[in-house]
Amino acid sequence: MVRPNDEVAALLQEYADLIAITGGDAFKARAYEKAARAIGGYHADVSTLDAKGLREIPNVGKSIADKVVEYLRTGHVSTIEEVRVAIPAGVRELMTIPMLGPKKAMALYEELRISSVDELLDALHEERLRDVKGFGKKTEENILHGIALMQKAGGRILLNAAMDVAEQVVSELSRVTGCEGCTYAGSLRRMKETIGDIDVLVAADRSAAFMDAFSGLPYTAEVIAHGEKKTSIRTTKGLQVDLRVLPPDSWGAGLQYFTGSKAHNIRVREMAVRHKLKLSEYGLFHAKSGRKITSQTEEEIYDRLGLPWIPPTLREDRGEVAAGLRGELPELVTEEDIRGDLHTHTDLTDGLAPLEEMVAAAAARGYAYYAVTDHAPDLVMQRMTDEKMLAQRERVRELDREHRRMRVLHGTELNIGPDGDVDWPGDFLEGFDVCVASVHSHFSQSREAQTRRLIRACENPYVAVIGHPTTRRIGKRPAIDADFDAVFEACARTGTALEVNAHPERLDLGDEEILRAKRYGVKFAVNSDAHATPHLAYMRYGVGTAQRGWLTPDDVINTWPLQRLRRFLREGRNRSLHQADSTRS
Ligand code: DGT
Ligand code: CA
Ligand code: CA
Ligand code: ZN
Repeated sequence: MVRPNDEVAALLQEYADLIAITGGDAFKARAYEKAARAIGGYHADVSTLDAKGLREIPNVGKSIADKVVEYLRTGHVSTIEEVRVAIPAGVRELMTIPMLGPKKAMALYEELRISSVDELLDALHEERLRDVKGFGKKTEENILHGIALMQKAGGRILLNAAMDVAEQVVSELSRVTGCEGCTYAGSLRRMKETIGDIDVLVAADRSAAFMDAFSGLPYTAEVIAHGEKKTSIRTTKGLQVDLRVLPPDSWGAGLQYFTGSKAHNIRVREMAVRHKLKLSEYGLFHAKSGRKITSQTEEEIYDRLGLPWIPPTLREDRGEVAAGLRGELPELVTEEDIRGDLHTHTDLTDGLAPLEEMVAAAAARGYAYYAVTDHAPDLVMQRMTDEKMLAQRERVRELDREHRRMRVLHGTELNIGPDGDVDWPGDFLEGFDVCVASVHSHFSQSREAQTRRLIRACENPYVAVIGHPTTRRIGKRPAIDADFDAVFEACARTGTALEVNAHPERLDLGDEEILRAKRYGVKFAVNSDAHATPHLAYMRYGVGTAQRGWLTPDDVINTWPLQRLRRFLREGRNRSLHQADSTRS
């Protein structure tokens, strides 16, 4: 299920938005926003805390703690309900359009009585928005783009939200008597970046008890279809979950079929036809006699078709069947291969947890090394200074001595400016163990300018990793427009790694770009970009995405032993310094 912390955080954020759009106290709105972030990133489950425990969370005072208690006890907060009803549901939908936001949504309602996305589209086409103060041609373009993004997401949800629900369902159904197997399949098992619906499979002789337990789950809001083989529900969050109960004997065939993708299945069925066989969700059969050959495990099915077992993250019809036939499937990177995280934050900038807590949480994950990479001074709102950075370095060195099994590295996340410059000159950057550099602004520069900017960052000798390279936010902000092939080429030439940012809203680079970049011989770093201790666990989504990009441990620098990683960082520096010299002479 969705973590109670995330649920409470979303509620408080909504309240902050509601205060803002109804012209309430800006200070109060900000207080709720801060509390929302603090609760979202808090290590302990808020539903286990009382008012006193809640007030120990940073930025949570009495009145916020009381509201959280009320919510956890009753499922709603009366003050928030009151504000909610004052705003039409359609306007709240408008608020969620990326690049429109609460204030502008409210202005549209007050000035033009627009209270739905359709009405907004009409008004845009009739150019009526231009008469409203604060709306120009550029705003119109942004809004159109925002609506397109929202519609493209088409009700699909982020990987982590789907995973939380699926794991909860699987654990509940596994406890039902007669359960011989239970797992999730579909796009979630393939770790696709967004999920349309969740597909859960159970192996059991009788299905009724599972269908009943499923329909009766506390977060089931609606039973869409209740049958003997399949039941579909909608959760309180509007997410559809399909449950299928399979006879234990056909578990492997069912799992293979419902894992998909459809395109992969078509490819595999072609293989079956070539062997004069027929493959269905019930098993692999002789085409002529209809006699069953095998159905119990995926391995047996693939094997009988002359294929090795194909990892679900590869099942997208991107050449995996042909590679399997040639015996050339990649040995994919796994979460166990990850030895460290090279992009993380603390409360020195916009993180939520102090350095000590982040480092302790990293050590608890069994990492061999861990880099702290707080934001640098060019992101002005983070108020970083040289002094603060150097003081943090002292503390990092101390922690490094205290942690026997884990090396603590001092890094930074630099800001790639509009021209590709970064925050500090070389002599200051030299003092860091590792520098990540990322784009955080100027998203709409021309393609040429974006490309030049990223390449310049790669050419900086001290930049070891380009963070979240496309800067997309899934369902919210598109990728910047750049010639990424040229950027990948520059990364390979300068020994700069590309990040696979594991935050479920980013997953950046995504699978397709990873596949493209890999052809240039680029190395990758799979990083959590954690801003709080629970975010360290996002690593699994980064690894899933890396697998979808066919990456092996050799491709991923943070699976390497520290010595090899250090050599990579050193060589990257020397190579860029050398290339800079040769272009100058
Ligand atoms: P989603 O839910 O849009 O994120 O994507 P999937 O891949 O989970 O798709 P879904 O839920 O419609 O179906 C789950 C799997 O079941 C799908 O990946 C492959 C299999 N499947 C469903 N319908 C068909 C079909 O008509 N033909 C074939 N070959 N496979 C199907
Ligand atoms: Ca699905
Ligand atoms: Ca489905
Ligand atoms: Zn970051």
